[in-house]
Amino acid sequence: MRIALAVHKRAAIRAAIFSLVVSALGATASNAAMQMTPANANESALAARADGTFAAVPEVHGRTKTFRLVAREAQWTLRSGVTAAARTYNGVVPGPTLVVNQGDRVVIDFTNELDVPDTIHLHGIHGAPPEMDGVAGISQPLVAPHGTFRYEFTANEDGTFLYHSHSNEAVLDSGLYGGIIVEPAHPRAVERGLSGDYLEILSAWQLGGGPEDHFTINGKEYPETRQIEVRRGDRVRIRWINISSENEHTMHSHGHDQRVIARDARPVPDGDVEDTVMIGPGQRVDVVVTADAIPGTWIVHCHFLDHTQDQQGMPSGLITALHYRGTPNVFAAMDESMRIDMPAMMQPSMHGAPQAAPFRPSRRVLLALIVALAAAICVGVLAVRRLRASRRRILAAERGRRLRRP
Ligand SMILES: [Cu+2]
Repeated sequence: MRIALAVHKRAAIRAAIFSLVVSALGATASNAAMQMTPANANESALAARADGTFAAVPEVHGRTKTFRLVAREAQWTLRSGVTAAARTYNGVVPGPTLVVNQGDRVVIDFTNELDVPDTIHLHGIHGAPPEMDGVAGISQPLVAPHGTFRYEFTANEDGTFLYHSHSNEAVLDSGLYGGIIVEPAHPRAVERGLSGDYLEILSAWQLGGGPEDHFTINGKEYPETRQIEVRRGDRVRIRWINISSENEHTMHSHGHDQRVIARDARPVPDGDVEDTVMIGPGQRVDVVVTADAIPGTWIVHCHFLDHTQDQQGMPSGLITALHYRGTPNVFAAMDESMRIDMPAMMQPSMHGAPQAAPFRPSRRVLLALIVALAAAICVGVLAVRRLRASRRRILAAERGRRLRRP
């Protein structure tokens, strides 16, 4: 028993160190596919992707790719100073990205190391039997702590999908989701010749214990979100996924259009060009962006502005950027700049709702008001005089009639 405890302790320490390393790498990893040894034998190794997520390295046997996911608790840093007790797959948020080819057989060996039972739902995957749908009580029993379950499906359809806990909102909003990318067997013309493929998972947290109060792109809040690196003329694919439980997001790209090529993995005909793409909870939207602007840093952010600022009104949350290589890296400068300048700008909103300005007439208006007032007084005086004169005439006539009476 003592040995078992010691082994368990060592594994926990290894897992904690691993989590710290990947959390730090989440903000700093380069485009190079850096591979990390898994924390334990039940987890796939991870490889850093340019978008800031980590790809799970599968075991490959012919057309079958096997991934090993372990649901476990880990500390996850959203941004410097904001660390959550997250529930994760393999210690990372989002969970490892599963990349397969259309037609592959996909196997996910799931181990639940959480202290609560759970299941995994394969979101958007069609053609698998209901036993693979991951809905506790409906399609399978809950997977108890330390329990395992094997999910399997054939990736018949290409596009952007996700897997996530099918538990309640608080569990989902603590980090249990990840992307599935199915590369097409026959890419459309618009999918060819791309210089980058960025999975961008928009998610939310309930760190205050109430409604969603922190928002992350690939597990990170601005300024620690990862920029999309381009050169002028590049075409990059962005795979937006919204896995927030409560909030829609409208991702607005400054200076650039987003050509929507798929919604929920279904092709969208050419012509749907937007610069603000609406993504509801559970939806996926694939877009292609052409880097055709004047080179520099062009912000891309959610237009629900409380998703892009912290409690003090400082920039945070769902902000990333298209950064043209070779131009100054000023991504974090907005944060620094606004931390100096914003307190004064924030004053009106700290005093509550805007109020009507006090009435201060100009001199011309004031003169007109005086003239109007004088005219009204004159008209009033004349009216009173006429009334009195008329009354006097009536009284005089009355007196004359009385004198003439016999
Ligand atoms: Cu939003």
